[in-house]
Amino acid sequence: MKTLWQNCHAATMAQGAYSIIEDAAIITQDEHIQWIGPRAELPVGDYPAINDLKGAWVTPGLIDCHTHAVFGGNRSGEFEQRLQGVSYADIAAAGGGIASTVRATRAASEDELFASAAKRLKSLMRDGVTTVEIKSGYGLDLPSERKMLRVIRRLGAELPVSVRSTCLAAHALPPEYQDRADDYIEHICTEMLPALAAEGLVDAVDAFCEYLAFSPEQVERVFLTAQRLGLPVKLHAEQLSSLHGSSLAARYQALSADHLEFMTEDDAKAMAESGTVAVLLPGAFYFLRETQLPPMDALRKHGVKIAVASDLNPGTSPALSLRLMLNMACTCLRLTPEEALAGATIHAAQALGMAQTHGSLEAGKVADFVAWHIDRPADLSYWLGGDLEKRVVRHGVEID
Ligand code: DI6
Ligand code: FE
Repeated sequence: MKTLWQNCHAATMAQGAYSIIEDAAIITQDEHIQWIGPRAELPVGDYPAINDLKGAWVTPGLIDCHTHAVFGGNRSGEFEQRLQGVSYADIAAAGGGIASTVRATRAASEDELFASAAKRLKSLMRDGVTTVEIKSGYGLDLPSERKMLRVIRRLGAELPVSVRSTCLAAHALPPEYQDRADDYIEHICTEMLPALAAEGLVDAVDAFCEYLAFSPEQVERVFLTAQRLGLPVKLHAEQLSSLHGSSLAARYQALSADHLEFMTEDDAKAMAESGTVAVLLPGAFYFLRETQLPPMDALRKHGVKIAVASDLNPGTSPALSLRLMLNMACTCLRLTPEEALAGATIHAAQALGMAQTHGSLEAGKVADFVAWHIDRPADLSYWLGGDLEKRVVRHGVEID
């Protein structure tokens, strides 16, 4: 059906800027945007359905391009420990951290994981999120990674949100492989990834490149396997130390390298050349009380596209609001509100390989958008959480 949406302003986010259209009109045809422009230039025609947006600001639906939203249990106890001075690395070394979430995730049924993740996802969606990426990585054996990925697929099938699944089997060393990291990587490459990819459960492959996780050499073996399977790669890199994982990711044309607090200018250059998006995760930066800032000047100077995501996970970023992350990206990491919004729309789409169809308001793209009752687009980075009045349209249909 053809629908006209009018009496609004649009921040289209085309080309990664606000690209504002005052007094805009949007024509959707079924699930696509057919036309967008100033209302004064609206093509003459029959519009069976007309929606008055009452002066709202329309933006693309928000995209959270990095989450670990499926997991068992929670780690607020470790949060208390950390506040008493125990470090994230110490907790991990003592069998807590990711390993404790792995135990809880392995013990949970598919239905239990679905129910707890659906609640978290609904919270993100209340912020106007229409697309979300979710990683596995708390199963760390074939049946448990499969269970997580099936839950991720089911979330996309049952909730009005587009879900991309990423296999993060190389997230941490499972207890069965203690002191045998190379053997675990071999198992991922020869058994897990081929099986999970064949079952259609994987849209991209990720790994955690860090001194307390996997080395660049180990990550490279995972990347080679992904390449052989025809799957794009992403990487957790330079979060706690500098191993130049982001340059490695660039060599494999990764969709994104994420975290990046400790990246160098050469890493930024490599990412710019390969078109690898820098995904910044201010929730983890804040929650771990990090002090090393990602090198914004180098990223800007070399023209690296910057995305902002929640990293929603039980250990380092229990974040249930992407808009709060936009604020933290500005306040903690020094992004402008315009950069932050591009980071949760068009650049987030690029970090998921979806920029052809999502992330900006342009003719031909999928009609996922939010009509916000705000005064200016910067309001989206300004308010600290809360529930902003809005209407959410997904695939051309209002869902909120
Ligand atoms: N980096 C992170 O911040 C999360 N994973 C990762 O690779 C932490 C996940 C957790 O602590 O449960
Ligand atoms: Fe993460």
